[in-house]
Amino acid sequence: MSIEKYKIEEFNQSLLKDHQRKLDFIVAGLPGAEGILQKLADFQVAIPSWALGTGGTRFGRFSGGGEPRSLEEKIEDVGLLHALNRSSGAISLHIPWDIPSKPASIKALAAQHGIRFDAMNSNTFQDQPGQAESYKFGSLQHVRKEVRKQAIDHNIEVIRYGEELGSKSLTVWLSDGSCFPGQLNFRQAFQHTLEGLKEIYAVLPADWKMFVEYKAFEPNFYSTTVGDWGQSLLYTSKLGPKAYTLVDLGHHLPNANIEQIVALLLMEGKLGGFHFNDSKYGDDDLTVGSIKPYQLFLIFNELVEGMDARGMNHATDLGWMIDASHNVKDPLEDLLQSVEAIMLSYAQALIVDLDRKKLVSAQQANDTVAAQEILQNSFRTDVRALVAEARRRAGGALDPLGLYRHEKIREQLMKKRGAGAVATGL
Ligand code: RM4
Ligand code: MN
Ligand code: MN
Repeated sequence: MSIEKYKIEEFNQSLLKDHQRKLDFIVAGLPGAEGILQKLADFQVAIPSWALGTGGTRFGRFSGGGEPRSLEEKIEDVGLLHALNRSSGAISLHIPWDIPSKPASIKALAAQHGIRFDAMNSNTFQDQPGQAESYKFGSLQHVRKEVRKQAIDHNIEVIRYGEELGSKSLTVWLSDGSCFPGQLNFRQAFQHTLEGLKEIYAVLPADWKMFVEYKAFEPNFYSTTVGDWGQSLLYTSKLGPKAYTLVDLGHHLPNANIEQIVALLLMEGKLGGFHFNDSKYGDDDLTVGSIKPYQLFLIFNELVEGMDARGMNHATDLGWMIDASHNVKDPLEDLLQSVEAIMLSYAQALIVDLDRKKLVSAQQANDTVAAQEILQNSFRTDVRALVAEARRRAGGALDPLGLYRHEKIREQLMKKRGAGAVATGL
């Protein structure tokens, strides 16, 4: 199903007066607003195919119904999001959850919705039916060569699928690690993993990137073989210029200073991309910006400053992806909220730029109070009308969530796909 243009326009019309008033207010105090609107319009966030259905915990899964039953329907769902917010023009697939049996028609369908394929994700954290070797004790780190080879071959297969779809990157997230002291020889696990990553890297097409995603713990609870940004950076530095570190916001130990990690990875030219989500305790995979919006802003502040320092293109030089799981919300509503939170933080970071000189002087003068004022002034600025205007100009809805509800999209999807339709994935 899709949403007709006239419905978006009609809905926008009903909100226009109020929107204009708010927009005039912010633009009046913002020199360079046009440039910011353009940057916002260019910025696209990839939707993870595995977040289009309800996730679950190890205790249960409560499906909301109308979930996509196939890769085609997942693309259709991302198409809906993109039609509403014009900022979700990409999808990130997970193999084997999303094997494209007919890649040409999948590619055509995505193009029809204005969607491209962001990073491909491999899966060596679950055993698949009929698989020869088990990943119970790891994949690339495994003590047995046969298991390592199976994991390498799988990653190569994922690259091949990605090539057919026009993707340009592979994300490797390994659950490898150990649950108890003594279980693993750390150096051997690292070396095996590095050798495996090297073999995968060797077949990476010239214009591809490899993202090595780290995670502090879970499913292993004593050690993780790519456990933090230092370990990821070690692998990616040894692999070569096409290898980068991927930061998933939920993959740190509590209270880690993620913005500092981001700043240093950018400085080294080794930041590849992001998995956005939010968390209170661990890898909670909650809606972006729902728990720590100030942290998200501080991360974007470093991103904008660091990318500008290196002359990078905000929209295309890093991989912007969401990685989330929804237990109680409608997945599409949750994703609309997440993309909105990302756009708002990005917009707030862009307006710091106007003051960037003042921030530098405050830092040079050790004026801690002024530095804080400058950052919090941006964070406390209501930029919602700016983000909405960028969306409106691109043909999207002023209020995507409002229109989604007004059009009763979930009800329509349930009617079409069935109240019990459950998506593949986590
Ligand atoms: C992991 C990690 C990966 C994601 C899987 C589903 O915790 O975040 O990025 O692909 O979950
Ligand atoms: Mn992730
Ligand atoms: Mn995760």
